[in-house]
Amino acid sequence: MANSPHGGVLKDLHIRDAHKHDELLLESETLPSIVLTDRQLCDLELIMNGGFSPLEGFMNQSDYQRVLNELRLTNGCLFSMPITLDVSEFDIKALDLAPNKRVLLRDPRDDSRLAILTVQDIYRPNKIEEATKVFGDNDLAHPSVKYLHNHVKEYYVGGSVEAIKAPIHYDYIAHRYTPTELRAHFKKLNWTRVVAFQTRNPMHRAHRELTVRAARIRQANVLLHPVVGLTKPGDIDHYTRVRVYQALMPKYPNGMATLGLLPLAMRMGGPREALWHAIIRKNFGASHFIIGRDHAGPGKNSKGVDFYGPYDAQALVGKYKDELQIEVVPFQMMTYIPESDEYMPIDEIPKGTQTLNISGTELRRRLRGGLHIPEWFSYPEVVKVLRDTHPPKSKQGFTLFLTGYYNSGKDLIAKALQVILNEQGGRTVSLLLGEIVRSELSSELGFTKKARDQNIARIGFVSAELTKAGAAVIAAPIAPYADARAHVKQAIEQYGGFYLIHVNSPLEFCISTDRKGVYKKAQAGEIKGFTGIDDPYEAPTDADIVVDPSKQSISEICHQIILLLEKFKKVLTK
Ligand code: PPS
Repeated sequence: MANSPHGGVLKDLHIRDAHKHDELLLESETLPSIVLTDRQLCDLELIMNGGFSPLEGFMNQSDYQRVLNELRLTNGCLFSMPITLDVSEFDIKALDLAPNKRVLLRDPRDDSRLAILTVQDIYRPNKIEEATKVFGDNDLAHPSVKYLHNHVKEYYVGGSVEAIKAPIHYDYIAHRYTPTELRAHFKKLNWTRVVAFQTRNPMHRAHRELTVRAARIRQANVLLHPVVGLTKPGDIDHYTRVRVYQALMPKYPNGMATLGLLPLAMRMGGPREALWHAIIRKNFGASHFIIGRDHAGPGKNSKGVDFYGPYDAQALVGKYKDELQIEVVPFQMMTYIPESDEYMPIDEIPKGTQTLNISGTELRRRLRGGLHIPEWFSYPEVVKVLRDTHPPKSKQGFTLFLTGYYNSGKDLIAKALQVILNEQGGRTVSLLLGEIVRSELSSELGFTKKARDQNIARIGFVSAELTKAGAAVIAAPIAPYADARAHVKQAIEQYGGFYLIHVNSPLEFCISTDRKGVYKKAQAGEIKGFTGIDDPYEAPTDADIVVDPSKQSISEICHQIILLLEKFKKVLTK
C-alpha cells in the first residue's frame, strides 16, 4: 500500500471532475481567460493531479496568511509554501474579476484550456512580508525573492479550480506519472515501502550510493523523483538531466528503482521547501523521503553568507515528523573512500581516513576543458551524456566578428579566414558578409541607427544559433555602434566564443583604395548617412584584436587571428 495522501484524500481533480468535462469545456467558451505564467502552469498541474493535496485551487487570503505565519492551512493541515495565482490590476479590470466569477486558465505554451477557477477572493500581498516569512530574508540574491519582486504581479486571486485537462507534454512522457498513476505503479510492482529522492542536478555515483543505502536501511524501493519544472536559474537543463537519470537507472539492481519526473516549480526555499517536498512525495505515495545537505538551498545571499544552514531543512522537517507521516531519511554528505572504493556519509567516516571529492565547480571545469572525470566519481555513461551537451571549449562553436569601415579590408580578411578554417576542417564555416546579410536577411532595412541596430541584431541571432550548433561563424558588417556589438557578444557567449576584431584601416586608406567609387558618391551627397562620411563609427574599445590592412598583409592578419583562436583552443588539431 502506498503512503496515504497529505490530509487523507488524494485530490485528483481530473478524476473528480471527469463527469463534467464536456460541460466545463462548453462553459469555458463563454469565460474570460488568464494565460498562465510558466510557474503558475507548474503549480496548476500539481494542484489538478493531486500533487499538492489537500489543495484544490490557489490559496485564498486566509490560507495564504496562515501558511506564512504558521505553515498551516486554515483547516490546520500542515503546508509550508504559499501557492498563489498572481494577476495585475489591469487583469482584474479587463477580466472583471470578482468573488464568484469564473475564469478560464490557459496553458501559455499552446493556449489550451486547462481549468476553470471560481474566484473566492482577490487580495494584495505584502511582498516584503512574504519574502521574509517564506524565504527568511528579503534579499534579492534569493532567486524566488527576486522573482517575487520582479515578476509576481501585485494581486493574488484565491479560488478553487475544476479540471478540464492536464497540460500536454512531449518529452519523456513514459517517465511522467501523476500521483494516481505512480500509486498504481507501486501497487503493480508490489512496492509498499518507497524512499523518494528529490534532485535538480545530474546524479553521479554518490547519489546512487546514497539512495541504495537509504533503501537498504529502510528495506525500501527507490523513487528517483527529479524536478523537471522550474529549478534554480543556471541549472543544467532538464533534457540533459533526464538523459543522465536514464543512464543511471541500469546501475541499480534490477527492479529496485523507478524514475518519475516531477513538473514542480521549485522556490529554492530551503527548510520550508523541504517540508513542501516531503508533502508532495507523500501525495505521490512515497513512505520515506531523503533530505540531504542543504536541501533546496539557493546559495549565498548578497553578503556572501549561505541563506540557510546545511542541515536547517532536516531540522524543520524533523520538527513536524509526527504529523507529516512520511519518514524522513536524513543524510550527511556522501564521501568517497579510495582505499575501500566505497561511499559513506561523512559523519560515519573514521577520523584520518583519506577521502576524495569533486565539487560541482570542479566538475564543470573538467567538462569545459574536456578533462578526465574518474569512474569513482561518475559512470562513463553519465559523463558521456554531460559531455554531449557540454562540449569542451575546443568543440564549441564560435563567432569572429569583424567590424570596420566600408572597404577597410574586413571582407578580404573574412574570406581568407573562411578558406583557412575550411582547410583546417572539423567545423562548418559560415560567412556573413555585410552585403550578403543586407541582401538575404535585411533587404528592407536602411541605414538609420535603428535600422543598422536591427541588422546587427539579426546577424547576432543567426550567429548565436550557428555557434550553438558548433559552427565557426565569420561576420563582417560595418557594425558602427558599440551597444549593438555588445548585444551580439552577449547573445553568442551563452553558446560559444565571441571574438571582436577591429579592422582599423584609416578612413583615408578606405577612401583612396575604393575602386567602386562608393565613398565618392557619399562625398557628393548621392548616398546619405554613409559611415565615416556623414554617419558615425564608434571605434571599439573592447576588441580582442585590432588589425590594420593599410600596414599589414591579409595573411599576416589571418595568422594573428588564428593565433588568437589557438589560444582559446578553437583551432581543432588532429
Ligand atoms: S551596418 O551599419 O553594419 O548595418 O552596415 P552593413 O550591413 O555592414 O552594410 C554596409 C554595406 O551597405 C552599403 N551601404 C552603406 N554603408 C554604410 N552607410 C550607408 N549609408 C550605406 N548605404 C549603403 C555599403 O557599401 C556596405 O557594403 P559592405 O561591402 O558590406 O561594407
